[in-house]
Amino acid sequence: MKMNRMLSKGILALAALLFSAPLVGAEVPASDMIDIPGGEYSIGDTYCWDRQSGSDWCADETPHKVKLDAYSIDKYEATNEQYYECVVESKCRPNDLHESRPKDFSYMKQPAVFVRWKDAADFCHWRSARLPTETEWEVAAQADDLGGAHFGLNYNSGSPQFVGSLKANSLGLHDMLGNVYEWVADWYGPYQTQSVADNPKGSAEGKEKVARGGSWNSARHFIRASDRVSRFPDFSYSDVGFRCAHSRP
Ligand SMILES: [Ca+2]
Ligand SMILES: [Ca+2]
Repeated sequence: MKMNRMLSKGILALAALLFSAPLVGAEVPASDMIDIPGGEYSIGDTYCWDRQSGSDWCADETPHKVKLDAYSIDKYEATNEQYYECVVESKCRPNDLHESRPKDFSYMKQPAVFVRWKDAADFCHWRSARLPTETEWEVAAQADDLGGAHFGLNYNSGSPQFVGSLKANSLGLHDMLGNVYEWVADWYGPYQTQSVADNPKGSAEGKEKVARGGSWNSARHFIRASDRVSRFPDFSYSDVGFRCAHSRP
């Protein structure tokens, strides 16, 4: 009897290890990218004034026009498996894997979280890419059909889904809204709206970086292409991951 208990404990421990290990499981989707054409785009939204009486948290979304050169952006949020490859090559800092929660954060097809801003930038650099600018991110998130979004769970019971589990937006991008927030290149600051900026790169300096798209534990009003939040770049969070982009000729 005692032996059986020990054996089943051992099996449970092994199962826990296997299911939490980032290298075990099904294949991750290919890290293909979607091409976004250059041109003039509108970003921002009047939602704050239409629906939220211009509240502080959303008053940073002033609608304005921008010009962008052509770029490509990842179809999926970067996964634990992809990030781990970079760690193995000593090009990325190991992130903190969660191994003690009922719903884990360490499955290989889940988006990599607990990555600081620089970790995300290092990963993209390792892939000969870069983080998208805030504007590039928003243009990619705008779509006639926004696709599915995983959001609105309590911290104690929720976690990110495997990337690509839900329908893509009409540009072919998955999980732009929800699942995990995504670090982008820019420092957080007010939009420059006086003139049509060419490939805007955000504030020259700041204390916090921008994260976009809302996450598994966000309320619905954060699940919008135009929502902007700021996070400290030296911190890592359970709900902030990233995806990469690169410029095209
Ligand atoms: Ca996302
Ligand atoms: Ca905001």
